Amino acid sequence: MKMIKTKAAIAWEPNQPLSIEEVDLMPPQKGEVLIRIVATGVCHTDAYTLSGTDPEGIFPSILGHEGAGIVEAVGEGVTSLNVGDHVIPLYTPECGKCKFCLSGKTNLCQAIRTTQGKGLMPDGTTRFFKEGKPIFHYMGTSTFSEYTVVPEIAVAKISKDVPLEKVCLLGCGITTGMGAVTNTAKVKSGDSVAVFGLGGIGLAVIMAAKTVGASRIIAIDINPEKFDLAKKLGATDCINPKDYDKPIQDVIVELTDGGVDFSFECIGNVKVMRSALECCHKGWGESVIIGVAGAGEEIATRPFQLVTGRVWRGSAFGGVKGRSQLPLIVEDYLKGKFSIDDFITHELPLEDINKAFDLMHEGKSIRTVIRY
Ligand code: NAD
Ligand code: DAO
Ligand code: ZN
Ligand code: ZN
Repeated sequence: MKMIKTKAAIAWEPNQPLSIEEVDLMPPQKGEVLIRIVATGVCHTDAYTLSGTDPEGIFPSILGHEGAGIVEAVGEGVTSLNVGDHVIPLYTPECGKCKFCLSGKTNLCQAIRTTQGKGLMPDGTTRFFKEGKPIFHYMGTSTFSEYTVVPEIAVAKISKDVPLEKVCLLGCGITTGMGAVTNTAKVKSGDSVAVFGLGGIGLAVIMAAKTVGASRIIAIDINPEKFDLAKKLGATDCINPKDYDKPIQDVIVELTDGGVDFSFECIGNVKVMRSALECCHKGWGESVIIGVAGAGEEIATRPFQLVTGRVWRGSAFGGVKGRSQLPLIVEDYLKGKFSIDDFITHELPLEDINKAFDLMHEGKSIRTVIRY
């Protein structure tokens, strides 16, 4: 196979609009596959990296990590995927062999961590080029390109019966929120929950909390336009911190007779992370950090909050092992166990991808799906 041309949105430098250009894409090498991306969501993490505050942000690069597509070609030695397979690229791979995969304790496979964090394929080179100069990969996925090359261990093979322009959102946002509830926190029927930040992640937390039978789901956001959808997905109370002149954790503790069983931070704001911990019930309340904070930022609380039984933990990709577990989540979607449509507020062609970032920053979208 020869080099191909692909249309891609290039992030040439931080804080600049993406530039839609044709770039060269090398064929998949040993252990890699070529995927035609059919659709991709735009997640806040793409905006975070584009803003320049991501310590792993590398430029020029092709962002995007919430995609779905079809395998177009496979490299030497690829055995688990074939041309025509429907797939979701994984920014959290699953090799099944590393210490982390074998631990049974985490989804954070480390097999290709070093090169992925440097915007490279596992052999230490890139597949994207512009006029002979390398363009870096992003999170091992680079779904803001019509064609992308991804390591075999970073690809989940899914049912051919689901629309790719919907299940692309399972490549990050919806899976992350749902998994944080079911895998990380293990919320049970009757538990009370507080959710800080009502974007794609927070709303997926609410949807999953409702599904497992949470008794009370308190949704918190400074943008009240998010409240209608939060209620539709299961929120019992919607709170805007701007409406109160005391810390929001005090408001929630009063509302819930001592605090919630579980809270989730879905913003990436270290001050809100403190509120999320401190609104948890003394003795047993657990707070899960999902939001990604800016480089160098630190969380703080009084240690006595932990001494008295509150627990702080975190969740990446909802604790989901992509190759073995994501296909089962896709099956659940096929069975009608949860909604994706509610999350898709806008659809745009790649040419308009910068508008997707504007809509996110203006608080007008939950997810924009880019269709190729
Ligand atoms: P989003 O921008 O769509 O939503 C964020 C929401 O937070 C918005 O509704 C906004 O109004 C609200 N908000 C902002 N400041 C607030 C404040 N001070 N108090 C209350 N609400 C506030 O973002 P998203 O795509 O849902 O992503 C949310 C976070 O999750 C981001 O930090 C993203 O990087 C992170 N993320 C983490 C993982 C993971 O695996 N851990 C995966 C995906 C995304
Ligand atoms: O294994 O050290 C590691 C890094 C794993 C990356 C997990 C990323 C989760 C948070 C980033 C948000 C993704 C959209
Ligand atoms: Zn994401
Ligand atoms: Zn592994």
